[in-house]
Amino acid sequence: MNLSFKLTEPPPALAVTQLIEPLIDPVFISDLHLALERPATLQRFFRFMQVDAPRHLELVILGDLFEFWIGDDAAPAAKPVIDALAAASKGKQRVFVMHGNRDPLIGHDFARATGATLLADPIIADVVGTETLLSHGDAWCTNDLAYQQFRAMARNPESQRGFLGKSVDERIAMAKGARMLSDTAKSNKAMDIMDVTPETVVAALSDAGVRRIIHGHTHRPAAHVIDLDGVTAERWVLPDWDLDDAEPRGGYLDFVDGRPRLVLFDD
Ligand code: LP5
Ligand code: MN
Repeated sequence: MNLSFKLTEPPPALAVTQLIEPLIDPVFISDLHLALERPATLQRFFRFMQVDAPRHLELVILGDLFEFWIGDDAAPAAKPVIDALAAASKGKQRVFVMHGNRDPLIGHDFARATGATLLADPIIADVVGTETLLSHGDAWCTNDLAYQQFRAMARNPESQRGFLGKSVDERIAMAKGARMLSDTAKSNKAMDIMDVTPETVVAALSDAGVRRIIHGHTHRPAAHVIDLDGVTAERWVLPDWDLDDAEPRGGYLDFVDGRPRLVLFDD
């Protein structure tokens, strides 16, 4: 199965769903950065899809599923991942995928092949009975001006159309170049610049009229309590996965007795 990208279809930035049915018993993951070069992480994903995910009615992937994604037509190596998600959606699960900064080009063909629903970022959803704001989280790193400039380009439908019109080889070369630029840029950035800014999170909660946020991107898994003028809100940050690292890490967020629970694993 070779996925393709038809320039006649709306680019990935416009292929997203703004409204979804309530999530009854979801499991959330993000920032797996799946790649052939990370075999232990890939294997843990397949084990997660066989053991952990099937315990839930919905699988919600909040961005950066892949190390990078340069178009649905450039994904032959991703077939086992696509097949695992397709098996989940063919079963009783609903599968949702949100774009991350590494995979803003996940598009229609990926959604068709996996049976996944592409989510807008951010999106408000009823999560186990509580209205919740879901996001990859990168848009809230507003002190990182260089990144926000990159993000505006990478999420722009016309830029996406132009990029997807290039050859696969050219796109791979550009993505690898961007990865190197990014790693270099990050090495010169203060850590706090690469985190969400509190005032942006408060504004997002207030604008959405909700008291819970779930996001990824920052690789700083935690549960934060936020005081919204006397009203308590929660910000849950999902763990990134790297089981190929010297300090293996990964995990997910699910719900026990209606309350969010962060599950971290190291194997
Ligand atoms: O990604 P990560 O975790 O290392 O750091 C991110 C921010 N960097 C990025 C850049 C990506 O890593 C680039 C690779 C993905 C390419 C996918 C295809 C894109 C298609 C575009 C279609 C139009 O996201 C980093 C943040 C960090 O998170 C923490 O929040 O700081 O941001 C930067 O480092 C910004 C840099 O200054 C800009 C680096 C990229 C410049 C690329 C220009 C050429 C564009 C070519 C398009 C591939
Ligand atoms: Mn990210």
